[in-house]
Amino acid sequence: MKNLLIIVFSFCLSFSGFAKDGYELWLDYRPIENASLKSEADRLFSGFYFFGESPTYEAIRKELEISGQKFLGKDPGFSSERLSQTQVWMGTQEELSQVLGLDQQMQIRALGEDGYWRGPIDFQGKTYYAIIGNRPVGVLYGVFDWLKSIQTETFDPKLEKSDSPKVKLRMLNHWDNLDRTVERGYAGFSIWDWHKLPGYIDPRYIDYARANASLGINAVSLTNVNANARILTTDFMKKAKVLADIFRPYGIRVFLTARFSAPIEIGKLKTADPLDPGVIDFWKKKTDEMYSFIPDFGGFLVKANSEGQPGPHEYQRNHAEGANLLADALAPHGGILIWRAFVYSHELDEDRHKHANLEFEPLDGKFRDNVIIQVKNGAIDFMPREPFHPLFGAMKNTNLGIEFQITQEYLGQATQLVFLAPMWEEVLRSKTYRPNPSSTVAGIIDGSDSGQKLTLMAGVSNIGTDRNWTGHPMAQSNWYAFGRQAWNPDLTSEEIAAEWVKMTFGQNPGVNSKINEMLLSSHEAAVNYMMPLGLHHIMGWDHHYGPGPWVTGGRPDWTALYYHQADSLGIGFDRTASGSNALGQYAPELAKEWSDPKLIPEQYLLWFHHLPWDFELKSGRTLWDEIGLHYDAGVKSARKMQETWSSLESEIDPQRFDHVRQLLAIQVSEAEWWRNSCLLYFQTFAKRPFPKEIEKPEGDLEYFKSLSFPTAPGIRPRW
Ligand code: BDP
Repeated sequence: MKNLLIIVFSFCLSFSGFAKDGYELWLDYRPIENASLKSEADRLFSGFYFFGESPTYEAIRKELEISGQKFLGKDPGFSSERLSQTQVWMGTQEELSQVLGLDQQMQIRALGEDGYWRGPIDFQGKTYYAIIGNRPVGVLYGVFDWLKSIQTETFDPKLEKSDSPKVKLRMLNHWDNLDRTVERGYAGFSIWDWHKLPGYIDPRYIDYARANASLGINAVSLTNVNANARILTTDFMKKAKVLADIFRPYGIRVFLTARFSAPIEIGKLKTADPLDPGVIDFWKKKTDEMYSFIPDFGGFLVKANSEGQPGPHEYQRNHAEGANLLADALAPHGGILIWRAFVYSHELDEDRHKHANLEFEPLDGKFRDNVIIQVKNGAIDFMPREPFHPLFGAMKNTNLGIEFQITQEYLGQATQLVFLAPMWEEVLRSKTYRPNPSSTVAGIIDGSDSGQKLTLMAGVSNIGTDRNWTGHPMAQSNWYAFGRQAWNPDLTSEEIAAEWVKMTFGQNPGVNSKINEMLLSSHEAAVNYMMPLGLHHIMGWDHHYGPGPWVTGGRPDWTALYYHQADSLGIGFDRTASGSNALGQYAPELAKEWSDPKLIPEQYLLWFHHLPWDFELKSGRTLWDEIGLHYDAGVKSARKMQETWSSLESEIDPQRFDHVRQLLAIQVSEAEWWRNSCLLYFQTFAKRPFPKEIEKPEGDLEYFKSLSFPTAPGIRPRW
């Protein structure tokens, strides 16, 4: 018995440094095992020195206390007097030059507001390690990067490193409602406890800020784009102020969503017409009041004239007139107005794909300088795979930001492991051919091709009250990947996966290569078993959970039939010149190539073409056979992920192992459900046998159609 207890105890201990429930995210700072790194860290952690004072330095101090305890089991040493006895110096370039006259040694001014330099500095015969920024927040980013290098065992005290973000606003968009429900949220409720604010500060707010700062995320919009005007009342401003105060030392600015009809709802006006003097005055006063509570308030994010949300069109005004109204109210305070391009109106009888370009292109150059148009990565709606949005490259005199969806509304929600970095990377690398022949989406949104100064990458948050923050433990990787890609859109998915896995699961290369492989194959797997070869929008009605290629009724562009257009002759949406000609909205080079079903990358084939079931693909097989093979390959990849994970049982802490194991079993059954129901459904049109190589889809189509999910999470509230 005694022996057994010892075994159990040492088993627990061996995992004790692991984040068993995932709360610590990638910041769990496991005890350092490598002996030489440990002694080096031990030395450095004994003497930290700040060259100045700032609330951000207090945040750094706190992070060093947390990490010191976890890495080394002891409190770090801080010195404020005897410089010669210190080891690690932290401060801004300016502070350092004031104290030491070290100006010429640092070349960091070029690194901008948020950049940092870290490395050894020789001073009066001794070598110190220094982490320096142009502002305290740069130091914070440098410290997080340094801690990461210790965590991933890549720290070399002799090496210099400098880095700075390529995108100015790296932003999370929460779709959180004031009653704490989260639209398209799959990780519990909203972490913003509006009811208890401003009195009660949930410690989570600080851990949330730490996690974001560790990635360089510097802006958050707290509320749903389907906005509630109440957030702009004085009571709620006081609540938002508390969050802004908590986030400020971590370099994070708060934004709020503004409901366009707020002048009517909370301002007692009869109109929200953007040219009405009373309305102009309302927004000016509201904005001034906001800045009286939050002096560094980021600005407003607006969804207008989209999916029933109010907007300027009610008053025969256009998006520029609407956006400029709020931009003018924000401008004196240095605020930014983010206006979404996700619009499709009831009145316009056009392919939904074309709406944003039709509405926004004519307004190019008409938006104020402090406006950013936030464009979803694709023209339909966060589908498992979308060609890039044709607005990128089409507006040369307007600031364009990109919006990705981190929450997995259309990618398996909370039950599926789908690592999204490869999908975002694919979009960012896409060639737009405009404004220059070599332009890419990344080059447009980071300003290198577009020349815009105000740059933005936004991600719809996947965070909620679940203990592990993101519902699926592996979905933390998507929060992480978003932050890293927003910092540097040129990073590869492989680099990001490798970092996250090391920080989350430790340093065992055998284990890590398997988890990396799971992550990196997961997006293609999901595309295959959900919507391969350019199929899109064939998920379940409203909750968007599971397959629904049969969904019909109501607004046509909310149905699946509108998008797949399957009939006895073939399948796919003709968006070439013979169809809706959405392709005409892309650069001519691209439109030409993609208009040819033999030249377009097959992953977008049915997005742009309606083709006969017997159309021959590059493999020499028919379209019908390839559809079947893709669905089947998706299921097989999901099973492979499950097997890979099972093989790691002895290597991963039991709690996380079991959590992921159970979810992978659900994922496999959901993949089979997608494949079986979609193939059985499409077969009713194709009337052809399934290819021999695939597992024959099982089940009863009528049964699949009858499934309903009244408690599916994340549905849009109906008040
Ligand atoms: C759709 C979501 C809906 C959002 C909308 C948006 O289903 O809940 O309100 O996007 O981005 O994909 O505004």
